[in-house]
Amino acid sequence: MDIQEEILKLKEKKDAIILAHYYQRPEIQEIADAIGDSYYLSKLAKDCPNKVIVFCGVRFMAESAKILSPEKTIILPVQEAGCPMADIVERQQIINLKKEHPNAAVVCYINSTAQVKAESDVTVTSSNAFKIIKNLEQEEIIFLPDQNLGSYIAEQIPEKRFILWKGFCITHKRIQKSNIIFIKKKKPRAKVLVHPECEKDVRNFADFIGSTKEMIDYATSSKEKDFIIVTEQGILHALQKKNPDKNFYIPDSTMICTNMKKIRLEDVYKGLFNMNSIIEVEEKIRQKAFQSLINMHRYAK
Ligand code: CIZ
Ligand code: SF4
Repeated sequence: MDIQEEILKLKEKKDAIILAHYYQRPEIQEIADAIGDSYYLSKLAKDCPNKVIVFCGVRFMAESAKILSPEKTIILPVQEAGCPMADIVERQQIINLKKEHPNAAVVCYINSTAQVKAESDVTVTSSNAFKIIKNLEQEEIIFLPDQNLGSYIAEQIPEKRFILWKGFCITHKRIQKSNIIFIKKKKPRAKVLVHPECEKDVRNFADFIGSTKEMIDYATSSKEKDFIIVTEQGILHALQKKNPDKNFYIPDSTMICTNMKKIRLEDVYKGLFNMNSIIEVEEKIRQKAFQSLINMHRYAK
């Protein structure tokens, strides 16, 4: 039996579901029951009936699943798969900011730790941040940790005042305006699809800005044939599978998140076989973070 079959057998036996983010290795996406952006995966993690979730992504995603479904066993097959942007904010720093801006709503991007979610009023992802923040009653918004997503949303909601944390994604920051100009010269008719974690001078080239899932939906429903894809390369697997007759170009070969590539099939197998590499969240923190995440699911509807 090959490793894929072994995993499928174990999955049945343990009543597990495998969820994978679009940035995961192709072989992981192939074995997954569902692939998605962080909002979609978080919804599935909350609603699925399975006892066990194997989360192939990074820690904040698996942690969010645990926060929403404490009764489920959540396996993150490689414990070191983290998100440097999520780890940048410390709880005490938010407490200080809240003191400085007592009337502000604290909005955190889902790419954040459980402790940060616990100090936030609502969590958002790139696919629902605009809708949720637009409808908040507070005029002042503390947004963290991603200043690029924050400034992108702030541009669209000029009536609110944003206090932006200065975090960023190291993978999306690598992409420069010059890379886009270069590839645009080679493919002048291609549509440019950009993730909002990119910097403003890169976003300025976009025909469409959205989360990984939104980019895939856009390309799939478009009549165009050529697309420049400005996000982590792992997304190409799903894009090409869904659109075998279309062409996708990544502007720079360094658009790889090393953390998203840490999980391999062997790790999924070992995690399920040994039922280890389990994610736990301290109950006091979990309850507070739950409110922030459940608010996202409520407000995003
Ligand atoms: O970690 C990222 O960069 C995420 C969550 C991307 C996405 O759009 O799902
Ligand atoms: Fe974090 Fe960026 Fe990797 Fe997403 S792509 S997990 S934001 S480092």
